[in-house]
Amino acid sequence: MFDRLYSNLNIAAMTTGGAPYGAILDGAIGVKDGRLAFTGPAAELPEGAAEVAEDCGGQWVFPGFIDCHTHLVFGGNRAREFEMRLNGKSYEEIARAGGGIISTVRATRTASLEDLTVSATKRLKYLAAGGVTTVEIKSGYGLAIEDEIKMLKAAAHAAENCAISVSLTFLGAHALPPEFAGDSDGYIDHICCDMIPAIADTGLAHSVDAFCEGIGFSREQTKRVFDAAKTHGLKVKLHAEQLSDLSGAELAAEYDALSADHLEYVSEKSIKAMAKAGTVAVLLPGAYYVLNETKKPPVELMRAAGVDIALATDANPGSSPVFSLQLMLHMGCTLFGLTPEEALAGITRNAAKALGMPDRGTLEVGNRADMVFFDIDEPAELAYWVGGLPPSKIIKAPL
Ligand code: DI6
Ligand code: FE
Repeated sequence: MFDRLYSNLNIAAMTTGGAPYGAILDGAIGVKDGRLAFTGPAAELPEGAAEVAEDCGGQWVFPGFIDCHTHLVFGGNRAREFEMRLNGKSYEEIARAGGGIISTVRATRTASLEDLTVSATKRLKYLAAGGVTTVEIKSGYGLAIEDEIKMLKAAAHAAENCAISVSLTFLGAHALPPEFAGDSDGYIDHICCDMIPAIADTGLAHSVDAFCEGIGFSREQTKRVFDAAKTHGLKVKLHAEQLSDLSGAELAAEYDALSADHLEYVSEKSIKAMAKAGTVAVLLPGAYYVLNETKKPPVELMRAAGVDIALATDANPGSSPVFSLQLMLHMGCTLFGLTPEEALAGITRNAAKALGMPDRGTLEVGNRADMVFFDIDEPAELAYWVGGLPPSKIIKAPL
């Protein structure tokens, strides 16, 4: 009847409407063909099933964690800029002086597909060890067609190496490449007319993202990128309101974006537009923390508007050198004021929504059997222990 059956489990199903965390105490989970075929109280198992179940000793099980915003593929690292910031330079000053994202672009262009695959695989293993079973990975350090495709291929290979599900995002509009210095509109033309069609042809990317910011691209330019993405059948999402308010999140909502991410400076008007469109707010406490930001995303307003909130690592060599999604649970709570339950929904149910992947993120019958087990007494412990805990078991349904 089941391929695998687990009992003596406490299930944090992360469904809504029932107990906190969608909790089912003394539960059982049955798996058939990589999908959940039973989740509920062990007492409701079909006759005779319980005898063959694997006894999990009262552990807690969660949906496999989903990191819905990363830049895991890159060449080099930026430890030196970390030192510069500690010596008083700001992230924006470093970026304007040719460091920042552009320095990673240089290192990424020099790296081979093989180099990028090896280093991304290593980073992905760190994330996976913490219970991540699905990850989003962006391009955006190539900024030329071949280099962007090289990044997306490296991401796909790394995910395959780690048996992790991946959602790939084209982030050509991340920074202005040196060849287009002084001509950001020209680069946007190139993105819309050449890069997006070429990327769409590869079938690698699911979505298109942009960095809508003073040191990135304007609202108008973002709009053009979104139009081109839509024309090619790609979903959109946006880095919005990280360092200032350009109403990027409102624009994202107008385009039915899956998510708007960062949002420290987002306005109430944009939040309302996001709620209406069902655009997920992806909060990135790693970048806030590393850049020593003081302006917090307005979580109260998001709650009041009913916007779904997700949490992600933003793993990247500049603003968020972070490979622990569980650490983001803790930071989401201590820095942004989320409850542990909201934080956990942010790396499960709401992260799945932010990626447009309705077959995961909750432990419900029919969903993928991606699960992570912990030897803990209560779910809030995952946000409470700083830096997270090692899972006792991770189950990943076949890709
Ligand atoms: N915002 C971020 O936090 C990352 N990209 C972006 O648009 C930073 C990327 C980097 O500094 O390399
Ligand atoms: Fe980012």
